[in-house]
Amino acid sequence: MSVNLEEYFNHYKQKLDENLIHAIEELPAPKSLKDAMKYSLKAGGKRIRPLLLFASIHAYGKDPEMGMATACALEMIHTYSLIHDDLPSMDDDDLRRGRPTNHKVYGEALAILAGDGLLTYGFELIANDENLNDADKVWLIQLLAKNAGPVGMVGGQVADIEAENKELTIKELEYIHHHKTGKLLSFGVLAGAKIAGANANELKLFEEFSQHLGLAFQISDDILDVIGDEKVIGKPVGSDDGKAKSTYPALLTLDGANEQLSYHTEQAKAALNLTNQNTDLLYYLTDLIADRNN
Ligand code: GRG
Repeated sequence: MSVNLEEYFNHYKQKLDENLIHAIEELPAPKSLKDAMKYSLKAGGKRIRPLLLFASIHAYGKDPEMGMATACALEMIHTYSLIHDDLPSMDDDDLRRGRPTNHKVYGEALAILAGDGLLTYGFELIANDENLNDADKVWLIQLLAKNAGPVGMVGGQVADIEAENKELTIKELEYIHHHKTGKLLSFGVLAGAKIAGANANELKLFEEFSQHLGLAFQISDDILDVIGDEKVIGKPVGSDDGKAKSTYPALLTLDGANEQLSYHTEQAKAALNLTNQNTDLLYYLTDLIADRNN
């Protein structure tokens, strides 16, 4: 491909950022709430979920901007999950992406409400998108609700909380990651394909791709944690703030986790190859996810 991929993604990242902030600023809502919502949206996330969505549209030779509203909705819902995950009643984190967490700056009540606002507003953005037909809107809203809700990310988060201080099997660990992390990534891939006009068979292949990608994402996150933790004397492997958590390196050793990472990366690419679409951008993102350093 002749375009510089990094520049290409930076271009869409910037457009996404502009759209996200504009969408909040135009709301006739309390300034404090909008400030809290914008604070976490502007906190320097990698935007991997929207980029997957844009890359899937690109695979069909269509304009990625067709998916802008849905991409904003997805990033808003991801951001809500991070705000709530950091709360004292959940992970009780003071820092996220190197900056004070939302509740540290705005207080717990506003942080909860900023998360609620991002979650609900995301769905409104899709419903109001004039570029989409009604059938696609219902399809997207239904899948996003499912993947973010009790049989998706929320269910995965509950399973993760209940797994604390327990030794899990690989199957149990996969359930958590498949739901807590994988379902929103998967929505990005499938939403882009659907918006671009993918048929049912292609959607199945993109789903298979995204499932392996989700696990690869999480395994590489776990590996990064270990590599970082080795520098922190006295911090047990697979633990965050003293809570014992099962991770791939803890269950499989670092070598075993790296093997699993290669396996899921290869399987993800194999599913992509079967789609017969121009999946070079999705390939690139898969490699970025497998080799990421943050
Ligand atoms: C509160 C319902 C609810 C769910 C929270 C996503 C999540 C579920 C918790 C975050 C904690 C965590 C470390 C999850 C593993 C998945 C993960 C690495 C999420 C962070 O996603 P990135 O790396 O974040 O895409 P950025 O900062 O780049 O946006």
